[in-house]
Amino acid sequence: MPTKTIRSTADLAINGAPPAFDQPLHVGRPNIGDREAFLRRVNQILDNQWLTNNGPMVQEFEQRIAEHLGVKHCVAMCNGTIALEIAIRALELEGEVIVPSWTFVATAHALYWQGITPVFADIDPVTHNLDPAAVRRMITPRTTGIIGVHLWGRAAEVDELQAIADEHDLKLMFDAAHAFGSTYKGQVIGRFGECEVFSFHATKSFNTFEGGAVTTNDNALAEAIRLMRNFGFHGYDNVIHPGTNGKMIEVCAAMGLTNLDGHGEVVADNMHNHAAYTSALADIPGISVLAYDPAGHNSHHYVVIEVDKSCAATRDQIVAALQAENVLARKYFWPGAHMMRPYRDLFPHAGLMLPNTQFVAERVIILPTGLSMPQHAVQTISDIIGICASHRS
Ligand code: T4K
Repeated sequence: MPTKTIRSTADLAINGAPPAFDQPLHVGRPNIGDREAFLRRVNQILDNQWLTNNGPMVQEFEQRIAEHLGVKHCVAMCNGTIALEIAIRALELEGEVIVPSWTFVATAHALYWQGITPVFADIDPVTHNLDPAAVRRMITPRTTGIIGVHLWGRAAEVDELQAIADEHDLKLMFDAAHAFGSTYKGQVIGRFGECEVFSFHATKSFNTFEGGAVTTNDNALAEAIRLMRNFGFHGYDNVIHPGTNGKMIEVCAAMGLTNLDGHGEVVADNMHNHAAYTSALADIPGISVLAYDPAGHNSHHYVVIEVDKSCAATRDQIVAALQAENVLARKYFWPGAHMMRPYRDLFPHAGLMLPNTQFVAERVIILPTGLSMPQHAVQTISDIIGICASHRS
Protein backbone atom coordinates (compact mmCIF):
# COMPACT_ATOMS: atom_id res chain seq x y z
CA MET A 1 0.00 0.00 0.00
CA PRO A 2 1.19 3.56 -0.61
CA THR A 3 1.98 5.49 2.59
CA LYS A 4 0.38 8.79 1.60
CA THR A 5 -2.08 10.55 -0.66
CA ILE A 6 -0.65 12.96 -3.22
CA ARG A 7 -2.73 16.11 -3.48
CA SER A 8 -0.18 18.88 -4.08
CA THR A 9 3.52 19.42 -4.76
CA ALA A 10 4.07 19.66 -0.98
CA ASP A 11 3.24 15.93 -0.78
CA LEU A 12 6.06 14.99 -3.15
CA ALA A 13 9.24 13.36 -1.80
CA ILE A 14 11.37 15.61 -4.04
CA ASN A 15 10.02 18.45 -1.90
CA GLY A 16 10.94 16.75 1.39
CA ALA A 17 7.84 14.62 2.11
CA PRO A 18 8.38 10.91 2.95
CA PRO A 19 8.30 8.60 -0.08
CA ALA A 20 4.97 7.17 -1.21
CA PHE A 21 6.23 3.58 -1.01
CA ASP A 22 8.31 1.94 1.76
CA GLN A 23 9.73 -0.60 -0.66
CA PRO A 24 10.94 0.11 -4.20
CA LEU A 25 8.46 -0.66 -6.99
CA HIS A 26 10.49 -2.08 -9.87
CA VAL A 27 9.82 -2.20 -13.58
CA GLY A 28 10.45 -5.87 -14.29
CA ARG A 29 9.74 -7.27 -10.82
CA PRO A 30 9.67 -11.02 -11.51
CA ASN A 31 6.29 -12.77 -11.64
CA ILE A 32 6.69 -15.95 -9.63
CA GLY A 33 4.16 -18.73 -10.10
CA ASP A 34 3.08 -21.52 -7.74
CA ARG A 35 6.03 -21.90 -5.38
CA GLU A 36 5.06 -25.38 -4.18
CA ALA A 37 4.72 -26.67 -7.74
CA PHE A 38 8.14 -25.21 -8.58
CA LEU A 39 9.77 -26.78 -5.53
CA ARG A 40 8.21 -30.15 -6.37
CA ARG A 41 9.80 -29.94 -9.80
CA VAL A 42 13.17 -28.97 -8.27
CA ASN A 43 12.99 -32.03 -6.03
CA GLN A 44 12.25 -34.15 -9.08
CA ILE A 45 15.38 -32.72 -10.77
CA LEU A 46 17.49 -33.52 -7.73
CA ASP A 47 16.03 -37.04 -7.54
CA ASN A 48 16.73 -37.55 -11.25
CA GLN A 49 20.30 -36.29 -10.86
CA TRP A 50 19.92 -34.77 -14.30
CA LEU A 51 20.71 -31.07 -14.07
CA THR A 52 21.36 -29.93 -17.63
CA ASN A 53 22.21 -31.11 -21.19
CA ASN A 54 18.76 -31.53 -22.69
CA GLY A 55 17.20 -33.13 -19.61
CA PRO A 56 13.56 -34.21 -19.27
CA MET A 57 12.39 -30.88 -17.82
CA VAL A 58 13.85 -28.92 -20.76
CA GLN A 59 12.29 -31.37 -23.22
CA GLU A 60 8.88 -30.99 -21.57
CA PHE A 61 9.33 -27.22 -21.51
CA GLU A 62 10.16 -27.08 -25.22
CA GLN A 63 7.16 -29.22 -26.09
CA ARG A 64 4.78 -27.12 -23.98
CA ILE A 65 6.10 -23.82 -25.37
CA ALA A 66 5.85 -25.08 -28.95
CA GLU A 67 2.24 -26.15 -28.31
CA HIS A 68 1.43 -22.87 -26.55
CA LEU A 69 2.77 -20.84 -29.47
CA GLY A 70 1.48 -23.18 -32.18
CA VAL A 71 4.91 -23.60 -33.76
CA LYS A 72 6.74 -26.76 -34.78
CA HIS A 73 10.02 -26.22 -32.95
CA CYS A 74 11.08 -24.52 -29.74
CA VAL A 75 14.78 -24.71 -28.91
CA ALA A 76 15.28 -23.54 -25.33
CA MET A 77 18.39 -21.51 -24.53
CA CYS A 78 20.29 -20.14 -21.55
CA ASN A 79 19.19 -16.56 -22.36
CA GLY A 80 17.72 -14.43 -25.12
CA THR A 81 21.02 -12.88 -26.22
CA ILE A 82 22.71 -16.23 -26.89
CA ALA A 83 19.50 -17.36 -28.62
CA LEU A 84 19.75 -14.30 -30.91
CA GLU A 85 23.44 -14.99 -31.60
CA ILE A 86 22.82 -18.63 -32.44
CA ALA A 87 19.83 -17.82 -34.67
CA ILE A 88 21.86 -15.15 -36.51
CA ARG A 89 24.70 -17.62 -37.06
CA ALA A 90 22.38 -20.44 -38.11
CA LEU A 91 20.85 -18.12 -40.73
CA GLU A 92 24.39 -17.36 -41.97
CA LEU A 93 23.85 -13.63 -41.74
CA GLU A 94 26.91 -11.53 -42.55
CA GLY A 95 27.89 -8.07 -43.76
CA GLU A 96 25.09 -5.72 -42.72
CA VAL A 97 21.80 -6.52 -41.00
CA ILE A 98 19.05 -3.94 -40.53
CA VAL A 99 17.70 -3.53 -36.99
CA PRO A 100 15.91 -0.83 -35.05
CA SER A 101 18.02 1.30 -32.74
CA TRP A 102 14.91 1.58 -30.58
CA THR A 103 15.33 -1.75 -28.77
CA PHE A 104 17.36 -3.24 -25.95
CA VAL A 105 21.02 -3.07 -26.95
CA ALA A 106 21.26 -6.90 -27.05
CA THR A 107 19.56 -6.91 -30.48
CA ALA A 108 22.46 -4.95 -31.97
CA HIS A 109 25.12 -6.62 -29.81
CA ALA A 110 24.11 -10.10 -31.02
CA LEU A 111 25.17 -9.00 -34.52
CA TYR A 112 28.19 -6.89 -33.69
CA TRP A 113 29.58 -9.60 -31.38
CA GLN A 114 29.81 -11.79 -34.49
CA GLY A 115 31.46 -9.23 -36.75
CA ILE A 116 28.19 -8.21 -38.46
CA THR A 117 27.36 -4.52 -38.78
CA PRO A 118 24.00 -3.56 -37.30
CA VAL A 119 22.49 -0.89 -39.53
CA PHE A 120 19.86 1.11 -37.68
CA ALA A 121 16.56 1.92 -39.37
CA ASP A 122 14.00 4.34 -38.00
CA ILE A 123 10.70 3.50 -36.33
CA ASP A 124 7.09 4.54 -36.62
CA PRO A 125 6.64 7.01 -33.73
CA VAL A 126 3.10 5.75 -33.10
CA THR A 127 3.85 2.03 -32.73
CA HIS A 128 7.59 2.29 -31.79
CA ASN A 129 8.25 -0.56 -34.27
CA LEU A 130 10.45 -0.58 -37.39
CA ASP A 131 9.08 1.55 -40.21
CA PRO A 132 9.20 -0.61 -43.37
CA ALA A 133 9.87 2.47 -45.54
CA ALA A 134 12.90 3.29 -43.39
CA VAL A 135 14.11 -0.31 -43.72
CA ARG A 136 14.02 0.01 -47.51
CA ARG A 137 16.18 3.14 -47.31
CA MET A 138 18.92 1.31 -45.40
CA ILE A 139 19.39 -1.62 -47.81
CA THR A 140 22.82 -1.77 -49.47
CA PRO A 141 24.61 -4.47 -51.50
CA ARG A 142 26.09 -5.73 -48.18
CA THR A 143 22.70 -6.27 -46.50
CA THR A 144 21.90 -9.91 -45.77
CA GLY A 145 19.05 -9.70 -43.30
CA ILE A 146 16.52 -7.82 -41.22
CA ILE A 147 15.75 -8.31 -37.54
CA GLY A 148 12.32 -6.96 -36.65
CA VAL A 149 11.56 -6.40 -32.98
CA HIS A 150 8.04 -6.76 -31.57
CA LEU A 151 8.70 -3.91 -29.19
CA TRP A 152 6.67 -3.70 -26.00
CA GLY A 153 4.93 -6.90 -27.17
CA ARG A 154 3.29 -5.12 -30.10
CA ALA A 155 3.70 -7.11 -33.32
CA ALA A 156 6.08 -5.61 -35.86
CA GLU A 157 4.87 -4.97 -39.43
CA VAL A 158 5.45 -8.62 -40.25
CA ASP A 159 3.92 -8.77 -43.74
CA GLU A 160 5.59 -5.59 -44.98
CA LEU A 161 8.98 -6.69 -43.65
CA GLN A 162 8.55 -10.12 -45.23
CA ALA A 163 7.70 -8.49 -48.57
CA ILE A 164 10.90 -6.40 -48.41
CA ALA A 165 12.94 -9.48 -47.46
CA ASP A 166 11.49 -11.47 -50.36
CA GLU A 167 12.02 -8.63 -52.83
CA HIS A 168 15.69 -8.19 -51.88
CA ASP A 169 16.50 -11.83 -51.09
CA LEU A 170 17.17 -11.09 -47.42
CA LYS A 171 16.64 -13.29 -44.37
CA LEU A 172 14.05 -12.01 -41.91
CA MET A 173 13.98 -12.96 -38.25
CA PHE A 174 12.32 -11.43 -35.22
CA ASP A 175 13.43 -10.47 -31.75
CA ALA A 176 10.30 -11.47 -29.85
CA ALA A 177 11.83 -10.88 -26.40
CA HIS A 178 8.79 -8.82 -25.33
CA ALA A 179 6.13 -10.72 -27.22
CA PHE A 180 5.42 -13.97 -25.42
CA GLY A 181 1.68 -14.50 -25.99
CA SER A 182 1.25 -11.56 -28.40
CA THR A 183 -0.45 -12.05 -31.76
CA TYR A 184 -0.14 -10.70 -35.30
CA LYS A 185 -3.29 -10.80 -37.42
CA GLY A 186 -4.77 -13.41 -35.10
CA GLN A 187 -1.75 -15.71 -35.12
CA VAL A 188 0.47 -16.17 -32.10
CA ILE A 189 3.97 -14.72 -32.45
CA GLY A 190 6.67 -17.38 -32.70
CA ARG A 191 6.09 -18.59 -36.28
CA PHE A 192 7.03 -15.53 -38.34
CA GLY A 193 10.11 -14.92 -40.47
CA GLU A 194 12.77 -17.63 -40.59
CA CYS A 195 12.63 -17.81 -36.81
CA GLU A 196 11.73 -15.80 -33.73
CA VAL A 197 13.72 -15.34 -30.53
CA PHE A 198 12.24 -15.03 -27.05
CA SER A 199 13.79 -13.90 -23.80
CA PHE A 200 12.59 -15.48 -20.59
CA HIS A 201 14.70 -13.23 -18.37
CA ALA A 202 13.58 -12.69 -14.76
CA THR A 203 12.20 -9.26 -15.68
CA LYS A 204 9.97 -10.57 -18.48
CA SER A 205 6.27 -11.22 -17.86
CA PHE A 206 7.01 -14.92 -18.39
CA ASN A 207 10.36 -15.94 -16.92
CA THR A 208 12.64 -18.94 -16.40
CA PHE A 209 15.07 -16.99 -14.11
CA GLU A 210 17.37 -16.53 -17.14
CA GLY A 211 16.41 -18.13 -20.42
CA GLY A 212 15.33 -17.78 -23.98
CA ALA A 213 14.28 -19.78 -27.00
CA VAL A 214 14.34 -19.85 -30.77
CA THR A 215 11.08 -20.93 -32.37
CA THR A 216 10.61 -21.88 -36.00
CA ASN A 217 8.61 -24.01 -38.40
CA ASP A 218 11.75 -24.81 -40.41
CA ASN A 219 12.97 -28.36 -39.60
CA ALA A 220 16.50 -27.91 -40.96
CA LEU A 221 16.98 -24.59 -39.19
CA ALA A 222 15.76 -26.05 -35.90
CA GLU A 223 18.16 -28.95 -36.28
CA ALA A 224 21.12 -26.63 -36.96
CA ILE A 225 20.20 -24.46 -33.96
CA ARG A 226 19.94 -27.53 -31.70
CA LEU A 227 23.41 -28.64 -32.77
CA MET A 228 24.88 -25.17 -32.32
CA ARG A 229 23.37 -24.91 -28.83
CA ASN A 230 25.38 -27.96 -27.74
CA PHE A 231 28.84 -27.46 -29.31
CA GLY A 232 27.71 -29.16 -32.52
CA PHE A 233 27.60 -32.60 -30.86
CA HIS A 234 25.70 -35.35 -32.66
CA GLY A 235 25.86 -38.24 -30.20
CA TYR A 236 29.02 -38.99 -28.23
CA ASP A 237 32.41 -38.02 -29.63
CA ASN A 238 30.99 -36.71 -32.89
CA VAL A 239 30.94 -33.00 -33.65
CA ILE A 240 29.28 -32.22 -36.97
CA HIS A 241 28.68 -28.49 -36.64
CA PRO A 242 30.42 -25.45 -35.14
CA GLY A 243 28.72 -24.59 -31.90
CA THR A 244 28.70 -23.02 -28.48
CA ASN A 245 27.02 -23.62 -25.13
CA GLY A 246 23.52 -22.16 -25.22
CA LYS A 247 21.75 -24.81 -23.16
CA MET A 248 18.92 -24.11 -20.75
CA ILE A 249 19.35 -25.87 -17.41
CA GLU A 250 16.71 -28.05 -15.75
CA VAL A 251 15.92 -25.64 -12.89
CA CYS A 252 15.16 -22.89 -15.41
CA ALA A 253 12.84 -25.22 -17.31
CA ALA A 254 11.11 -26.09 -14.01
CA MET A 255 10.52 -22.39 -13.39
CA GLY A 256 9.23 -22.02 -16.94
CA LEU A 257 6.79 -24.92 -16.67
CA THR A 258 5.49 -23.50 -13.39
CA ASN A 259 5.18 -19.97 -14.72
CA LEU A 260 3.51 -21.17 -17.91
CA ASP A 261 0.66 -22.55 -15.79
CA GLY A 262 0.21 -19.12 -14.17
CA HIS A 263 0.87 -16.94 -17.21
CA GLY A 264 -2.81 -16.25 -17.94
CA GLU A 265 -3.14 -14.64 -14.51
CA VAL A 266 -0.08 -12.43 -15.16
CA VAL A 267 -1.47 -11.22 -18.48
CA ALA A 268 -4.89 -10.53 -16.96
CA ASP A 269 -3.30 -8.57 -14.11
CA ASN A 270 -1.13 -6.57 -16.48
CA MET A 271 -4.10 -5.82 -18.72
CA HIS A 272 -5.94 -4.55 -15.69
CA ASN A 273 -2.98 -2.36 -14.66
CA HIS A 274 -2.64 -0.99 -18.20
CA ALA A 275 -6.32 -0.06 -18.29
CA ALA A 276 -6.10 1.51 -14.82
CA TYR A 277 -3.07 3.63 -15.80
CA THR A 278 -4.79 4.65 -19.05
CA SER A 279 -7.85 5.84 -17.20
CA ALA A 280 -5.99 7.52 -14.29
CA LEU A 281 -3.63 9.40 -16.65
CA ALA A 282 -6.29 10.25 -19.26
CA ASP A 283 -6.81 13.91 -18.38
CA ILE A 284 -3.24 14.92 -17.66
CA PRO A 285 -2.07 17.41 -20.28
CA GLY A 286 1.02 16.27 -22.16
CA ILE A 287 0.91 12.67 -20.86
CA SER A 288 -0.25 9.73 -22.97
CA VAL A 289 -0.19 5.99 -22.39
CA LEU A 290 1.05 3.98 -25.38
CA ALA A 291 -2.01 2.07 -26.55
CA TYR A 292 -1.73 -1.55 -27.59
CA ASP A 293 -3.00 -2.56 -31.01
CA PRO A 294 -6.69 -3.28 -30.36
CA ALA A 295 -6.62 -5.77 -33.27
CA GLY A 296 -4.20 -8.11 -31.52
CA HIS A 297 -3.38 -9.70 -28.19
CA ASN A 298 -0.43 -8.19 -26.39
CA SER A 299 1.84 -9.74 -23.79
CA HIS A 300 1.03 -6.62 -21.69
CA HIS A 301 4.52 -6.77 -20.47
CA TYR A 302 5.29 -3.05 -20.32
CA VAL A 303 3.34 0.08 -19.48
CA VAL A 304 4.86 2.82 -21.63
CA ILE A 305 3.90 6.47 -21.23
CA GLU A 306 5.05 9.44 -23.28
CA VAL A 307 5.68 12.96 -22.07
CA ASP A 308 5.02 15.59 -24.70
CA LYS A 309 6.78 18.96 -24.95
CA SER A 310 3.45 20.55 -23.97
CA CYS A 311 3.69 18.94 -20.52
CA ALA A 312 4.58 21.32 -17.66
CA ALA A 313 7.33 18.95 -16.48
CA THR A 314 10.05 17.26 -18.52
CA ARG A 315 10.30 13.51 -18.83
CA ASP A 316 13.44 13.53 -16.68
CA GLN A 317 11.78 15.63 -13.96
CA ILE A 318 8.91 13.14 -13.78
CA VAL A 319 11.29 10.17 -13.61
CA ALA A 320 13.27 11.89 -10.83
CA ALA A 321 10.05 12.61 -8.89
CA LEU A 322 8.88 8.99 -9.27
CA GLN A 323 12.23 7.59 -8.20
CA ALA A 324 12.22 9.81 -5.09
CA GLU A 325 8.88 8.15 -4.20
CA ASN A 326 10.52 4.70 -4.55
CA VAL A 327 8.86 4.14 -7.92
CA LEU A 328 11.81 2.97 -10.01
CA ALA A 329 10.44 4.02 -13.39
CA ARG A 330 12.81 3.48 -16.34
CA LYS A 331 13.62 5.27 -19.58
CA TYR A 332 13.93 2.12 -21.73
CA PHE A 333 15.55 2.30 -24.32
CA TRP A 334 16.91 5.84 -24.07
CA PRO A 335 19.07 7.08 -25.71
CA GLY A 336 18.74 4.38 -28.40
CA ALA A 337 21.36 1.78 -29.30
CA HIS A 338 22.88 4.14 -31.92
CA MET A 339 23.88 6.49 -29.09
CA MET A 340 25.56 3.76 -27.02
CA ARG A 341 29.33 4.02 -27.27
CA PRO A 342 30.17 1.06 -29.55
CA TYR A 343 27.60 2.14 -32.13
CA ARG A 344 28.08 5.89 -31.70
CA ASP A 345 31.77 5.31 -32.51
CA LEU A 346 30.79 3.22 -35.52
CA PHE A 347 28.11 5.57 -36.86
CA PRO A 348 28.56 9.04 -35.34
CA HIS A 349 25.88 10.51 -37.61
CA ALA A 350 23.30 7.70 -37.39
CA GLY A 351 20.90 10.06 -35.62
CA LEU A 352 20.37 11.96 -38.88
CA MET A 353 18.55 8.91 -40.24
CA LEU A 354 16.66 8.26 -37.01
CA PRO A 355 14.51 11.31 -36.25
CA ASN A 356 11.58 9.28 -34.92
CA THR A 357 13.85 7.17 -32.72
CA GLN A 358 15.38 10.33 -31.25
CA PHE A 359 11.94 11.90 -30.77
CA VAL A 360 10.54 8.87 -28.95
CA ALA A 361 13.71 8.32 -26.89
CA GLU A 362 13.27 11.73 -25.24
CA ARG A 363 9.63 11.05 -24.30
CA VAL A 364 9.24 7.59 -22.80
CA ILE A 365 8.81 6.43 -19.25
CA ILE A 366 8.19 2.78 -18.37
CA LEU A 367 6.03 2.29 -15.28
CA PRO A 368 5.89 -0.68 -12.92
CA THR A 369 3.31 -3.40 -13.47
CA GLY A 370 3.04 -7.14 -12.71
CA LEU A 371 1.70 -9.37 -9.96
CA SER A 372 3.63 -7.68 -7.16
CA MET A 373 2.02 -4.23 -7.57
CA PRO A 374 0.54 -3.18 -4.22
CA GLN A 375 -3.13 -2.18 -4.03
CA HIS A 376 -3.77 1.42 -5.10
CA ALA A 377 -0.22 1.73 -6.50
CA VAL A 378 -1.40 2.60 -10.03
CA GLN A 379 -3.54 5.46 -8.69
CA THR A 380 -0.75 6.83 -6.48
CA ILE A 381 1.83 6.63 -9.30
CA SER A 382 -0.63 8.40 -11.60
CA ASP A 383 -1.26 11.07 -8.94
CA ILE A 384 2.48 11.71 -8.65
CA ILE A 385 2.72 12.11 -12.42
CA GLY A 386 -0.39 14.31 -12.47
CA ILE A 387 0.92 16.68 -9.80
CA CYS A 388 4.36 16.92 -11.50
CA ALA A 389 2.76 17.48 -14.89
CA SER A 390 0.60 20.32 -13.73
CA HIS A 391 3.34 22.44 -12.14
CA ARG A 392 6.08 24.26 -13.97
CA SER A 393 9.37 24.24 -12.05
N1 T4K B 1 15.99 -8.22 -26.99
C1 T4K B 1 15.18 -7.39 -26.30
C2 T4K B 1 14.21 -6.53 -27.04
C3 T4K B 1 15.25 -7.35 -24.91
O1 T4K B 1 14.46 -6.49 -24.20
C4 T4K B 1 16.17 -8.17 -24.23
C5 T4K B 1 16.30 -8.12 -22.79
C6 T4K B 1 16.98 -9.05 -25.00
C7 T4K B 1 16.85 -9.04 -26.39
C8 T4K B 1 17.99 -9.96 -24.40
O2 T4K B 1 17.40 -11.01 -23.65
P1 T4K B 1 18.23 -11.64 -22.37
O3 T4K B 1 19.60 -12.03 -22.86
O4 T4K B 1 18.28 -10.59 -21.27
O5 T4K B 1 17.39 -12.83 -22.02
C9 T4K B 1 16.74 -5.86 -18.25
C10 T4K B 1 16.94 -7.33 -18.55
O6 T4K B 1 18.18 -7.81 -17.99
C11 T4K B 1 16.87 -7.68 -19.99
O7 T4K B 1 16.59 -9.08 -20.05
C12 T4K B 1 15.75 -6.95 -20.71
N2 T4K B 1 15.75 -7.20 -22.13
C13 T4K B 1 15.89 -5.47 -20.46
C14 T4K B 1 14.76 -4.70 -21.12
O8 T4K B 1 15.80 -5.23 -19.06
P2 T4K B 1 18.25 -4.08 -17.11
O9 T4K B 1 19.72 -3.82 -17.20
O10 T4K B 1 17.34 -2.94 -17.24
O11 T4K B 1 17.91 -4.87 -15.76
P3 T4K B 1 18.00 -4.43 -14.25
O12 T4K B 1 19.00 -5.28 -13.56
O13 T4K B 1 18.14 -2.95 -14.13
O14 T4K B 1 16.55 -4.87 -13.72
C15 T4K B 1 15.38 -4.18 -14.05
C16 T4K B 1 14.54 -3.94 -12.80
O15 T4K B 1 14.04 -5.17 -12.34
C17 T4K B 1 15.30 -3.31 -11.65
O16 T4K B 1 14.52 -2.28 -11.07
C18 T4K B 1 15.48 -4.45 -10.66
C19 T4K B 1 14.33 -5.38 -10.96
N3 T4K B 1 14.67 -6.80 -10.74
C20 T4K B 1 15.58 -7.37 -11.59
C21 T4K B 1 15.92 -8.70 -11.44
C22 T4K B 1 16.93 -9.33 -12.36
C23 T4K B 1 14.06 -7.51 -9.73
O17 T4K B 1 13.25 -6.94 -8.99
N4 T4K B 1 14.39 -8.83 -9.59
C24 T4K B 1 15.28 -9.46 -10.39
O18 T4K B 1 15.53 -10.68 -10.24
O19 T4K B 1 17.94 -5.16 -18.25
